[in-house]
Amino acid sequence: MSHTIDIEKIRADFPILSRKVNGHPLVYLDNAATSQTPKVVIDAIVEYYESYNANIHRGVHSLSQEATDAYEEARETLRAHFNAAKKEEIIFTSGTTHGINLVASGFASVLTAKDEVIVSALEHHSNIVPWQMLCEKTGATLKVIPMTESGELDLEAYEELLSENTKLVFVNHVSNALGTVNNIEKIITKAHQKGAAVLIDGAQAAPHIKADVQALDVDFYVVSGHKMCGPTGVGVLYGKEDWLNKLPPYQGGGEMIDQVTFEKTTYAGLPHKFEAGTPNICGGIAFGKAIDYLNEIGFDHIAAYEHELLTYATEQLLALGDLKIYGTSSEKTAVISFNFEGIHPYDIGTIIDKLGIAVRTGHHCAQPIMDFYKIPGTVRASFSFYNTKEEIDAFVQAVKRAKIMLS
Ligand code: C6P
Repeated sequence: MSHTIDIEKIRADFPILSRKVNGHPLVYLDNAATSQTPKVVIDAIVEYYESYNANIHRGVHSLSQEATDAYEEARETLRAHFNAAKKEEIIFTSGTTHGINLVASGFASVLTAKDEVIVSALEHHSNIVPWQMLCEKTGATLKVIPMTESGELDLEAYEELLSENTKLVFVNHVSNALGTVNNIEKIITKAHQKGAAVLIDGAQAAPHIKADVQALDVDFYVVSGHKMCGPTGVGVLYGKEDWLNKLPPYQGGGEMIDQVTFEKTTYAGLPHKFEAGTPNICGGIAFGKAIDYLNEIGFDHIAAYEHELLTYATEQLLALGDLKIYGTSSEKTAVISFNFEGIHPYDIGTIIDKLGIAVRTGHHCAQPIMDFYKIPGTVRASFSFYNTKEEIDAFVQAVKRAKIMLS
């Protein structure tokens, strides 16, 4: 295997990887749902609660200052990671879903009934439902970029959907159900040529691909911390300063105001305008540590190693025969969605769990993709840089056993 990753050293960073499940060593292949947490991130969480737990931006006391400094340092880490021009463009959220809803809610004051917005057939429900709600509210029309049999977007059809009325395009960078890496550079360029803004759902890309928001010239980019070795309940919305200034606040409350009287309230500047209430302080700090951890390994190394895992696992699974893989784009992250003819994915998932192997089964919150393939769901194995070839062997053997039992 690749020499770009010191796998033994990396695995030692993740305490959970040495546990057993149902009497077998854990083989965790559900990384697209949530990633595991390295010790440095766990330590940062413990340190926060043991030594400087306090509310931020509010107290003159030392603990509050320390917590505020650490939280703002994490914001700077995220700014640098995504190469945002300004720290003010980094809004802490509770995750991708929150980030998308924040933008969708803001666009209610931008769109009118004659406007059009464009989504893709490859989206997670989080990048569909908030926009449907927005369209119901504003009367705007939702158009859908179709997908192809290989699980890629039909970008010629996309160009035909774009019009002078298109105000916003929202597409994922990577499909959670299939692993397809979308050509977001082209999607963004074509949208901008029509004067439309673009939101990219980076939830599944960010753990594998380092996005440069300025190079992409993207208007909004959203991610979740828990898919990037950080804790749950924290994420980031990057937004171009002009757009964030233009959109109204998402929620009202403490921390997002400038002055409050019963006659009128004025709002704080960025990023606080979008951060009402006490945030997930510890989560934000730990997310920053997770980003540092990933960068220390290096995204080039992560991508190269995960690609080797993907190639190996694909070959081994296909060798079992009678198996269909959904999502066969040449540009894929390390995700394999598959089914055996006549066997329900849930049954495979349940049996291999008894052997210590964690995968996700079902529609993966992407029902339109399942409808396209006319299936109820798939078995989805999603790999990370801390997985090994030996784990893939155990997984393939377990799948083989399950298939024999269920045939
Ligand atoms: N996908 C999966 O197993 P949250 O829950 O807000 O952190 O992320 C939502 C989300 C949005 N977009 C994409 C592309 C996603 O993959 C997800 C989360 C997980 O595929 C859990 S459903």
